[in-house]
This record gives sequence, structure tokens and C-alpha cells, in this order.
Amino acid sequence: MSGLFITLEGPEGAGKSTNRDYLAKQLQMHGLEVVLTREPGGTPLAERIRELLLAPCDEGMNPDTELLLVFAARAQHLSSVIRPALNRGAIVLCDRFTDATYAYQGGGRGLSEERIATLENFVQSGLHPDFTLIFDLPIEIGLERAAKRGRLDRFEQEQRSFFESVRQTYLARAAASLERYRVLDAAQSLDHVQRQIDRLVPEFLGRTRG
Ligand code: T5A
Repeated sequence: MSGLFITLEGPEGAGKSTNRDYLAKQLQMHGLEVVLTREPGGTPLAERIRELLLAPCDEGMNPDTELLLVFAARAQHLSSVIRPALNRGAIVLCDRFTDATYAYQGGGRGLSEERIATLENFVQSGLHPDFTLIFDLPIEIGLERAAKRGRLDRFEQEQRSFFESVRQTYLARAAASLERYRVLDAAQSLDHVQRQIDRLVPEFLGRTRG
């Protein structure tokens, strides 16, 4: 595959969507095709699975059910959007991907890494992001930003300890693989965060031409 696969990750309200759009503009200025997408979701069918995952429901969702739904949506997204885009040489900017599964279903829900890795291998067949930006910030700040949107989804209703595990899992994954991950301080002003992104753009451009 000749394209470039960049994912944006982090706890709730970290600024992933806002900065995904910003990064897209910076890359498009260089005449590159950029595909913006997100998980769970990214195709009509995967967006329906997203609705199932995010809607609060009285029947508690079993963590394995949650894990399988996340990967079911991902299988659809990979085959319909991500792989075709990478095959034609596009840059794919995806708001959350499998690091979110390790952080939320692993760190948050307590499912084992091995269980997640089994499905990762099955669904992705060796495809992994080239770069992953982790927007890191204290949980309280992110939840406060997310709460301004109004009604909380099923994940946003979790306890503080859940989100702290999510954050620590992201940071541990980044520390274990410095080549792929870039950790940004997302507690700063938007302008400051975007200056951090600007500094990464030449590296991304270098990879698309390399
Ligand atoms: N999930 C997902 C799993 O459990 N497993 C998985 O495998 C996957 C893929 C998806 C949920 O699904 C779970 C995790 C999630 O709980 P989501 O909508 O993708 O949900 O994720 P959220 O984090 O809920 O999305 P948010 O929209 O809340 O967060 P973003 O995208 O990080 O933040 P953004 O850009 O929308 O910004 C939020 C607000 O903050 C402002 C923005 O203007 C906006 O109002 N903002 C800032 N304000 C001040 N300073 C800054 N630096 C700011 N940056 C943004």
C-alpha cells in the first residue's frame, strides 16, 4: 500500500476531531488527497454499529460484546474505506482506531491485551497506522469539554477511574513504541496544540514522498 495511515487518539474531549480537520487542511495545501474518517464508524453500516455502542442502554453491555462490535465495525471500515484509500495513495486521517480498543476495552474494561491482539490480527491482517498522535490531557479537562456538547454517551457516563485507566494505557503504549507515537499536550490552548501539529507536518510529508 502506498498511502499514509495516521490515527488520532486520546481520552474524551481531547480535541481529536478538531485537530484532525486542522491537520487535513495543512496536508491538502500540498496537493495531497486526504481521507477523513472515524471509529467506531466511517461507513453507513459501521455508523449503525457506532450507534449501538454509544447509546446508553438499560441492559448492561458485556465487555466481550462491546469488543466484538468494535471490531465488526472496524472490519467494515477497513474494507470499504481505509484499505481502498491507502491503495490509491491517499493519506487517511482516522479519529480513533485500535489503540482506542486497547485503551477503552483493555485499560477501561479490563479485557486482556492478548484477547484484543487476537482480534486485531484477525481483522487487520498486519495493517497498522504509520503514525498515531496521542492528544493527552488531564481527564477533568477533557470531560468538561465533552460535557459542553450536552447529553453524555454510554462511555462518557463511566467513572473517573475508567478514564484514568484509558489515559494511562495510551501513555504506556506510546512509551513502548516511540517510532509510531507522538504525544501532544492537549491541555494547552488550541493555538498551542496546532503549533505542535505544524511541527509534525514535514515528517508526514517526508513519508508520503519517501
Ligand atoms: N471507543 C472507540 C472504544 O471504546 N473502543 C474503540 O475501539 C473505539 C474506536 C467514541 C467512543 O467510542 C469509544 C471511545 C469513545 O468514548 P468519539 O466521539 O470518537 O466517541 O470520542 P470522543 O472522545 O467522545 O469525542 P469528542 O468529540 O468528545 O472528543 P474529541 O474529538 O477529542 O474533541 P473535539 O475536537 O470534538 O473537541 C471537544 C471540544 O473541545 C474544544 C472543541 O472546540 C470542542 O468544543 N477544544 C478545545 N478547547 C480548548 N482548548 C483546546 N486545546 C481544545 N481542543 C478542542
